[in-house]
Amino acid sequence: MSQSTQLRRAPFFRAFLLTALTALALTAPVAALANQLGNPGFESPATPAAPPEYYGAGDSWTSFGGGIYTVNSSVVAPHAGNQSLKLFGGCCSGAFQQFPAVAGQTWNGGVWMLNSSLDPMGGGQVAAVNIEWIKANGANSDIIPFISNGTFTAASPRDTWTLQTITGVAPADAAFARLVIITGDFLPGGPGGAPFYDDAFFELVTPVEAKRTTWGQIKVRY
Ligand SMILES: [Ca+2]
Repeated sequence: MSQSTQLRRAPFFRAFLLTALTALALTAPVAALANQLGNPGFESPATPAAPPEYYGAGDSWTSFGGGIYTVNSSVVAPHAGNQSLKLFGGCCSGAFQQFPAVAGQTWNGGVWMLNSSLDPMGGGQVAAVNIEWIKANGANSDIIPFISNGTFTAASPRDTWTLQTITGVAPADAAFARLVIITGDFLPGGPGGAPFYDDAFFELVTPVEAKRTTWGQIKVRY
């Protein structure tokens, strides 16, 4: 490339850098995002002494399917607190919470998962965390019904609490964002074992405007 070509290209390149860096600054999340979930650690209500479990995910959650029990630390050591959520069986069992959303918003969620050697996952059992985009009429979005992180399987390491996350942008027809924690035999091989879940979170990632000082720093650099 000749020197004259480089000189002609330089303004375009600088503009590209400015645009890219500004985009990064504009989409940077605020320092502390608020967890929207109630009862994120499955601590409420407390389990009875015996049996040390009850059906469902407890307060704030809408539970579905037959294989969903809140259990206490006498069953399995939770990620935190004294209780966690046990899911099992073929498609599907799980729980969800949902919140008003606006098209274009970025939502970030996740939950800690455990493949316990007490009841190890087998066959095609998958533990997933999903975001469902819900329309104003309660039906799933026609554009993006849901997104899923279903990478926690029978092959996942045992006895290690692992954080699984999911992030997405609300489509044009979304009125609600719904965080779903779920299990089922989503892979070939049938159901087997029971994944455990604890300390879920779901947060609205709010874009923040670039500060004037950021522009100053960019100008100094380029
Ligand atoms: Ca807990």
